[in-house]
Amino acid sequence: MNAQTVSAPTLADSARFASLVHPFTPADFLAGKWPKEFVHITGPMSRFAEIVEHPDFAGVESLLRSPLQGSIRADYTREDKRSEEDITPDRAIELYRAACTIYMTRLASEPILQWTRELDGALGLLPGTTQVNAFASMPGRGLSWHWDPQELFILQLKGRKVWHVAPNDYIDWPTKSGQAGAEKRPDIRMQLKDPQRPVESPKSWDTIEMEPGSVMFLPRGYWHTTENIDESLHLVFQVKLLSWRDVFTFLFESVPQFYDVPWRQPTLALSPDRLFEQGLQEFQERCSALGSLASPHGIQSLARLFGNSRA
Ligand SMILES: O=C(O)CCC(=O)C(=O)O
Ligand SMILES: [Fe+2]
Repeated sequence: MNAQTVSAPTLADSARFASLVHPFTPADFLAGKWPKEFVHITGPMSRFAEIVEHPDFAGVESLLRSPLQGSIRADYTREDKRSEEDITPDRAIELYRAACTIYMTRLASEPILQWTRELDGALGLLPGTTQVNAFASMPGRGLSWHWDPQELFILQLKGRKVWHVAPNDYIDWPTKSGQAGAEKRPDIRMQLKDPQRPVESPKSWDTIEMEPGSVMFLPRGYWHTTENIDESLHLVFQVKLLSWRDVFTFLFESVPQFYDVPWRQPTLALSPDRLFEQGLQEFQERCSALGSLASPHGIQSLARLFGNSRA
């Protein structure tokens, strides 16, 4: 395996990405906006003909029955009820008609697979990084104010939808979604610029009307809430730029060697009287096992494992 295997395609390969960010050129978008600046773009739906003309995208029902690598969730937006996770297409259709917002993750229709491959290439990401999700809802309220922990390109496919958006001055690069009151969650509190300051929904915002063909780039952490003017369907090209925290989480969760016996077996060295001798020595051994991955071969095999885990 040589270090060239995971190289990114060049911008010349990225006609789809170019249509997503048009009238910016990919180079201008990447240099001037990505990944921190909010962007709203309008343009003809014909840029996305290969998606909209595909039978899977004829309507919510066909999309719910199309190939999906992720799952389906329904969020109640009219009543204070818990979301229903991992539901079947039939249940989703029923809840859609009852005005729930339906969220589908990791669409796997043929044109979508092309798009994810191309976005990974155009953005210089490891293959498998981009995933495409969809939100469908009846006219009326959408999800309330929240932020998401990924970079999101939103493409409106059907109907008109109003978004209120605002930058987030509570947190930079959140690892979790959040909303008002998020300071109560320990995993978010550790990330807040001021952990003493209660998180409240924005008091001022920009309002964007999306219509079929409109695109919006929502940077990670950007606040948003929506109102569906018509029956609405939008796609989310979700990019999660990797942080070192993600890499180490991936290592411990998904890399087989971290399930070897030396990592799994209980240690008797973590007792007060052994801590500074046997404890420290074992800890140093584990740290050097980790350090041995920091080589061209190690990082290459990690990248490959990451790609396979997302295939
Ligand atoms: O459709 C909605 O109401 C919310 C959509 C959303 O939060 C998103 O696309 O990230
Ligand atoms: Fe969101």
